[in-house]
Amino acid sequence: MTESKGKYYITTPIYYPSSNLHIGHTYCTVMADAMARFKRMTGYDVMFLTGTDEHGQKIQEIADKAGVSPQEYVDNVVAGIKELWKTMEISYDDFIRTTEDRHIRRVQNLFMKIYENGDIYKGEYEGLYCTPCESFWTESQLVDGKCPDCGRDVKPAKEEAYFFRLSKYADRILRLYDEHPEFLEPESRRNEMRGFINQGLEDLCISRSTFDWGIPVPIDEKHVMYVWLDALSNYITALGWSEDDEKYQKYWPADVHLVGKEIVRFHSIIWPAMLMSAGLPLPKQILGHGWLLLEGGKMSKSKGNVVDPVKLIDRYGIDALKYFLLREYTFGQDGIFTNEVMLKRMNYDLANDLGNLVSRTVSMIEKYDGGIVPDIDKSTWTDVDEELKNTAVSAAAKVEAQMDRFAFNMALEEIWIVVRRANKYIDETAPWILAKDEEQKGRLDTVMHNLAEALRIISVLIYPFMHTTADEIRKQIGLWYAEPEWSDASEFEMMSGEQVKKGNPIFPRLDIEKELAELEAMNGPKEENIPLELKDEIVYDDFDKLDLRVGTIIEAEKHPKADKLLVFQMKMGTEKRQIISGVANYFKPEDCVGKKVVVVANLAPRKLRGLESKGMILFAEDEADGKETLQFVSTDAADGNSVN
Ligand code: ME8
Repeated sequence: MTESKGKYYITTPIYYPSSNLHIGHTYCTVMADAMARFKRMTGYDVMFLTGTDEHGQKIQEIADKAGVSPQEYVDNVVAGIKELWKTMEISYDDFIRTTEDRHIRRVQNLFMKIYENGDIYKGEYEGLYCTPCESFWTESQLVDGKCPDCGRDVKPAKEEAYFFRLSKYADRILRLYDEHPEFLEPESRRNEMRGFINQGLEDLCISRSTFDWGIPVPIDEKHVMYVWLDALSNYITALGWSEDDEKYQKYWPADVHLVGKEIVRFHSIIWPAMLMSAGLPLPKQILGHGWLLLEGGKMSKSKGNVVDPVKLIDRYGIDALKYFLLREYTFGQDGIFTNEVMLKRMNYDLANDLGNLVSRTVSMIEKYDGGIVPDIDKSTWTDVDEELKNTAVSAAAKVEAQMDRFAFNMALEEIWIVVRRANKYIDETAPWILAKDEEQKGRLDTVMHNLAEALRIISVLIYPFMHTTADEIRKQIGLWYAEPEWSDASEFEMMSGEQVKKGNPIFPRLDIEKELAELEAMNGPKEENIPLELKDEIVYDDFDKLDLRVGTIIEAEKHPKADKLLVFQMKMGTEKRQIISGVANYFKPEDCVGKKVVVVANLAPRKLRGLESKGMILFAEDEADGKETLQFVSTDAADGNSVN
């Protein structure tokens, strides 16, 4: 039996149920699930929490557009999310929805606690607001004038709001990073956060009065809570904090909050500050993982370029997908998702390495030993046996060491060292030759026994990562009756007398070319019709105010006083004029001359670093080699003509 090692509390972010989840979200949950399963197997009392973050302006807007109430909207999406986790056999212990009464009451208690400690006050918020991210930004935080998180436009906004005295906690949080560097990993994220705090922490706006899809502020019915206070507190409200706190007492503080890199800031600055204010213990660790990117950039529902985990699971099964996600990517770094890399992993590691080992071993034991695993004949023991045994029994400790670092890919690599060693052992011992010689029966028995042992150990080691495959292997090697125990992975010689039985191949070989073509066809744009996320609708009169004209760029040069600007001399029919655009990072002046473009011709003139610009040239955003670029919106029509 594995000894009890105490409690382990792990969380995923609570996902926005704005639409179905994609493979990026799945990645985070698969990691948390593997860790939870691993910790359970190695003797911890695990609490694994996930859930959904259901309030906020964005959800309200999406529901409005869909013509349903926000509650109806989220109920529907959350049902799909739960279905996905069920299909993937995600072993969460609780699923918290921020619209549940238990959450609402407890968040209000947290608000009151912070308020009573003097850390909440009423003020007026003025800033630059990004609607999709529901974040206010200061001018200095913007990147190229756009939201630093999502790159979209921001607009000035002002409202009466409640504030949390975040600024008061800057020093304590910096000290926390110094005294407990393990609080926030990887180190690069810690340095990023230090830099962020050193720029000066502003108090945090924690309420809104411009929409009502949120938890009411207990002291002011005109306000609802701003999402981050609502969202972050899920980690304690799910445990019953402030009401029925048996689980809270048992599991808090969390051992790890697993989060994507763009929400590390909320978890490692705002969340500890709120807990400090409320006098509650801090989570032990925030781990920031990287993003799965597509070759063209980040997956985004609004771009419509998401990879749907359901389609991949339908085709390849949950374990193949989980294995790929955990094996391919390095924790903390971004990784590129491609179908080809995924299919190769499935074929080489799963169908070839593991699948072949299982089918060859089971077939040989059936053929040479009537399906019963023979005893080892000690007199035939050699160095290769010793090496296989040592590789196999020492793997569990290595896997544990890698899992302590959240290095899922390396943990799996340690297991595959055993898989590959066992395959090589078959080639080295050549049982089909031993079987031809009666005198070698003892040696053949040893070889068969050792292979069965290797498979048994592998079935234990892979259990946290691919439990259905582990169960299938255990069925084939006759261990269907026994729960895998982690400590068994360090034992040898347990297989004598077990009855093996060949089953279906655990991972069929894939025809990569054919699969690629079919996946491509499945994701083809023809089949998809995902509405774009657009700005507020306008009426025809709004559009009619624009005077769009064709113009020819006749001269182009860099602005003498601003690196990012190009100064264009335009010919627009009878008129010549100067237009300045912020595109110097994208075009060389000489490449612009002669281009015919579309111009917003009646835009009020303005001065840019001393030079007048009259009108605006339209460009289309594009991407090349994963970088944002621009394209001319060109036309062959004669300059001066209207565009409408
Ligand atoms: O941020 N690759 O919710 P969310 C890897 N509700 N991870 C990705 C990803 C990708 N391509 N796309 C998204 C929220 N994620 C808040 C959290 S927690 C108190 C509140 C990850 O649904 C992302 O990094 O937008 C984040 O950690 C998680 O999915 C949830 O994103």
